Amino acid sequence: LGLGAAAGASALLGPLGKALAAGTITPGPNAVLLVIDVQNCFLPGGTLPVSEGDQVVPIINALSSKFANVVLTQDWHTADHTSFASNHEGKAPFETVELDYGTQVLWPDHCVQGTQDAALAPGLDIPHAQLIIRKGYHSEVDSYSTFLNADKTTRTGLTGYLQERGLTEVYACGLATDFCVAWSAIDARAAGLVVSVIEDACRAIDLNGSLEAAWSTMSEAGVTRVQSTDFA
Ligand code: VGL
Ligand code: ZN
Repeated sequence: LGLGAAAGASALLGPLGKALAAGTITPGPNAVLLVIDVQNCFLPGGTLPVSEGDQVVPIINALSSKFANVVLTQDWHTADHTSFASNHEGKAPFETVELDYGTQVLWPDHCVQGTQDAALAPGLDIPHAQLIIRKGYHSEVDSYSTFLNADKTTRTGLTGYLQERGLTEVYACGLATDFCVAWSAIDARAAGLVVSVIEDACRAIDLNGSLEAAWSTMSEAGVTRVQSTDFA
C-alpha cells in the first residue's frame, strides 16, 4: 500500500508541474474560437499552399474542445475573381494590381466555390462548430477579413452574428497569419471586440515581410498574441 501511494504521488508531479507551467486562459461563455480558412487550398497540395499549413489542424482540433463557441470561415471565390492573377492579362501570381479600393495582391486561382480545393481540411474535427461563414464571393472585391471586404464597405455579417449571440471575446487561428487571420483580428478590434491571435495555431504566407508587418499592425490595434499552451 505504502509503495503504491508513493508511486502515485510521484506520478502526479509531472502532470501537476506541466499544468502550472501552462497558461491559464479559460475561455468563458462569451468567447468564440474563430477558425479561419483551414481549407484544402491552403494546405500542402492545395492551390495556394501555406508552408506547414497542415500542422495547425491537430492544434486547432485540441483547442476547439476548450470552447463552447466555434465559428469556421471559408475563402469562397468565384472563378472570375479579381484577386486571381489569371483574370488580369499579363500578370503573374504574387504581383500586385491597382483596383478601385487600392492595391491588390494577385494570387493563383484558389478556393473556388464548390471545389474540393475550397473544402474544409478533412482532418478538421470540430463537430460542435456553430457557423461557417464564407467570404470573397463578390467577384470584384477581395476579402481577407472575415468581417469586412477590401472595399471597406461590404460586410460579411459576422459582426452582427457575434453581437446577437453576445460573443465579445474572439480567439483567432488558422491560415494565413499575415493575411486572413491578421485582417480579421484587426477588424474584430475595430468592431470593439476583445481579440487574441493564437500564434502556433496559425501559419503564414510571409510575402515581402508581410508577417512582421502583420504582427506590428495587430499589436497597434490592441490584438493580444497568445500560444495554444497558454490555455488551461
Ligand atoms: C488568404 C490570400 C488569398 C488567406 C486568402 O486565407 O490568408 N490569403 N486569399
Ligand atoms: Zn483568397
